[in-house]
Amino acid sequence: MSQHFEIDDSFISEQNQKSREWLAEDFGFLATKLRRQNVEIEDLVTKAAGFRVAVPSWGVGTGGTRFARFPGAGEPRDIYEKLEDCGTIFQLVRSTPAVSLHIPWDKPDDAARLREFARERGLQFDAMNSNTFQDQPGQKLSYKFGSLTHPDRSVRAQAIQHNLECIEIGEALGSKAHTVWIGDGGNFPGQQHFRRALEVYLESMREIYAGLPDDWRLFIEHKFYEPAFYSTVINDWGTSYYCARELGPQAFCLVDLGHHAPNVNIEMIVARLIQFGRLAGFHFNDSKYGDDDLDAGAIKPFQLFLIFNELVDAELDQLPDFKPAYMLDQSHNITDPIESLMMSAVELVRAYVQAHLVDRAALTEAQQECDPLLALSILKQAFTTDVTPILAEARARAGGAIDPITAYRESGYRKIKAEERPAQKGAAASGIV
Ligand code: RM4
Ligand code: MN
Ligand code: MN
Repeated sequence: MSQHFEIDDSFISEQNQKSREWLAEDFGFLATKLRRQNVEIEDLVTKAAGFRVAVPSWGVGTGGTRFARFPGAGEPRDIYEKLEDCGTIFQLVRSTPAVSLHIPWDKPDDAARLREFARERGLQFDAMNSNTFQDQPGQKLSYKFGSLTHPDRSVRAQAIQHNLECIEIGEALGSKAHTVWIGDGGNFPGQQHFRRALEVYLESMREIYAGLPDDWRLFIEHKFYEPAFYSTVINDWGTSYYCARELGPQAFCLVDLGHHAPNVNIEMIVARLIQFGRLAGFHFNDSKYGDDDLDAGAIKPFQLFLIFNELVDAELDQLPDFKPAYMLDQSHNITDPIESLMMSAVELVRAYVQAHLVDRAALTEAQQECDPLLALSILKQAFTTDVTPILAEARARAGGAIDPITAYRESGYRKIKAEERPAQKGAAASGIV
């Protein structure tokens, strides 16, 4: 493994030399501009440097739709190669030190070895993810008609067992959370008894919850449709919240940005879950129509900013137990996944830093004075401030790249990986990732 190509840190600093001058100029200009607003730029650099978002192991492979998958050259073929790519992303952007695993896609043959491999690259393991939305080769019972809510108790038992195994693997890897997303639901009216299905879900989840170590959190991920096209058991945040309450204090509600009906006010859902003390965290992505799994910030950057506005507001209020877990969950169908993940990570830090620019005292006053126009303009002022120099400076100080995409392209990483990782015969022609 160690002979595999890795980008050299000295290469990154060489690349950075090219942009140092303009960065210093832009940074200085922005510092002066912000000072006029009584904002100290160094405080924002510190915020940018402290921001963390996890990368999903499945995100570094080329995704696909139900129509086709167009694999890219040099795709990772196993979990070790996925970690190599995650390590490269971390090296260049510095804000992504954790990786989220999906079982059984990433089931390790030797957890201790995998943990060490990750550690050598400065990586840790974020939340575990179970998979009961697919059948695996050799699997005894099928999930075609559901998993944790299947009418047949033995199918449910198999799905529960799988989740417990994920937790066990996660313990060996140093993970501290487990995410459950199920595809259970119905395609036709009458197919599923809504109330019974939810009751059975809770019954199954109680068994999983019971297997949770004391210092772990259980994340419930809702989704309003797909793969079930008529009804989904955990369809919205209300259902998710109800289940979290029923299960106990270690259960929280996860918000995947692609899992809401069109035009739903997601930032408000976020505020509600924060207020109720049950926000697990996020799967960031963007979408135009449904769960399109496009890159974070690609379609609705203002929405992303408004979500971070809620998060930063809670952070500044120092709400107890507010520790949202951030992760990207996107499907890269036509781009180099490493480039998409780097750009998305940068977009998240951007929204986070911009949200820190909101003049909250002035906003509160505008709210109090019933001045909606002023309130909006306060948000817009923060949102339209170009904080790029702050993000670049934070990366460079941490040893990352001022311009991660160009540095990555110049390194020839993908080309070299294409030689190191010849495509596997019979690799999946379509799929979720
Ligand atoms: C689902 C959901 C889950 C992810 C799978 C692959 O739509 O977003 O988080 O594990 O896709
Ligand atoms: Mn997700
Ligand atoms: Mn999804």
